[in-house]
Amino acid sequence: MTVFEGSFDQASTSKFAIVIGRFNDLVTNKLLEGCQDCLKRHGVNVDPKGSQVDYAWVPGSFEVALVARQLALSGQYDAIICLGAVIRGQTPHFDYVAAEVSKGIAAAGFQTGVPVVFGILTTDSMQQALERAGIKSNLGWNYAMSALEMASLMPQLPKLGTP
Ligand code: INI
Repeated sequence: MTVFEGSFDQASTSKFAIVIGRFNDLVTNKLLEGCQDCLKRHGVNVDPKGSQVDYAWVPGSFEVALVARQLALSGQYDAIICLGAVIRGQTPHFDYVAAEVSKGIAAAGFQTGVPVVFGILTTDSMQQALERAGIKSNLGWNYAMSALEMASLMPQLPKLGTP
């Protein structure tokens, strides 16, 4: 029997990309801070010199998946983290944006075989979003943990088509 399980001790050899929506950047910048803090504390170089992390800013959550998919297809990254904040109170478009970004991020992972982490907050209010981006806890940290775990897990799995 084989048990496949990711660990958090190979972080210093992995490469990550973070895609961040500018829309509601009061929230997304805080998620990014939480994310970077977690990666750094697990041994990932986040300093501009020799950084193991690249960044792509996009207008809003709707654009996140397209960019995540292209970065994943480049073959340069062990995991991609998508950060965004879709807030219901601000627009009737909430349902469209939230639905498309979740489907798009899932598709980016399925199509490329690269883990693409869903770090998009979907909340009813700015208050709720801020609570999840640092006032109570910072989910950016959790999203980075998911990326670390998946970046470690994927190379352990049997190669596609292996009998
Ligand atoms: N983008 C978000 O990331 N969050 C939102 O809450 C949001 N709202 O409310 O509209 C939002 N809209 C912009 C959208 O993601 C695209 O950038 C835009 O429609 C251009 O394609």
